[in-house]
Amino acid sequence: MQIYGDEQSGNCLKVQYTADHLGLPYTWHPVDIMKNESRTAAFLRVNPHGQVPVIKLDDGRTLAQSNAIIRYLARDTQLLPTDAFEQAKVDEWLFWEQYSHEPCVAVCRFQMRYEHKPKGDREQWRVERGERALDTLEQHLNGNQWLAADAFSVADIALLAYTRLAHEGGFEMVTRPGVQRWIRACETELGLTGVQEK
Ligand SMILES: N[C@@H](CCC(=O)N[C@@H](CS)C(=O)NCC(=O)O)C(=O)O
Repeated sequence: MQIYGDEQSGNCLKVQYTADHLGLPYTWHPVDIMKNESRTAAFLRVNPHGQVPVIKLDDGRTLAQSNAIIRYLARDTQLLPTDAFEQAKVDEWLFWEQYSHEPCVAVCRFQMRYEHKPKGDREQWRVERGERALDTLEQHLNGNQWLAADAFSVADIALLAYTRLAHEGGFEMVTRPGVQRWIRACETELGLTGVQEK
């Protein structure tokens, strides 16, 4: 399998985390989105949408959208429950991540880290929705070890990617002990070293 990704992007890291955790062999093709490498003619032949991550299977088929990719990689493994309802609970988090978490937490991080905006110049509606998303996670993780199905799953990997980096987007994590415990637990599962706010 070929993985096209930018290691600065949480969406791409989800794919790297999942493939590494499952021990899947792959070749990583770095695509620097800040240098517009996702918009070259060669890359657009792999993903006409001009975005990473995207994977190319050995038979030449391609798959984009981080959560579609990790869900596909996780099929028939412990990262995706087999029970239909529990699988749907994983999907509930994956869809929520893309609509309520990623557009706010990840974009605030992008604005601060890559556009060098001061914290106060983040878009207010994204800040408010990002805070709410992190509060939702905190509420759930106060009473639950993992996000879905009482087990570490692709739901945790999908939410970990940008939550782990939320402090780079100006979000306070010290007030969210449940999320911090869960981040550490996910990092242990994935063999990652901590980068979260101390
Ligand atoms: N919903 C998509 C979002 C993909 C996306 O926005 N990728 C960004 C990096 S995080 C990208 O490729 N940006 C470059 C561009 O749009 O030119 C996913 O989850 O994979």
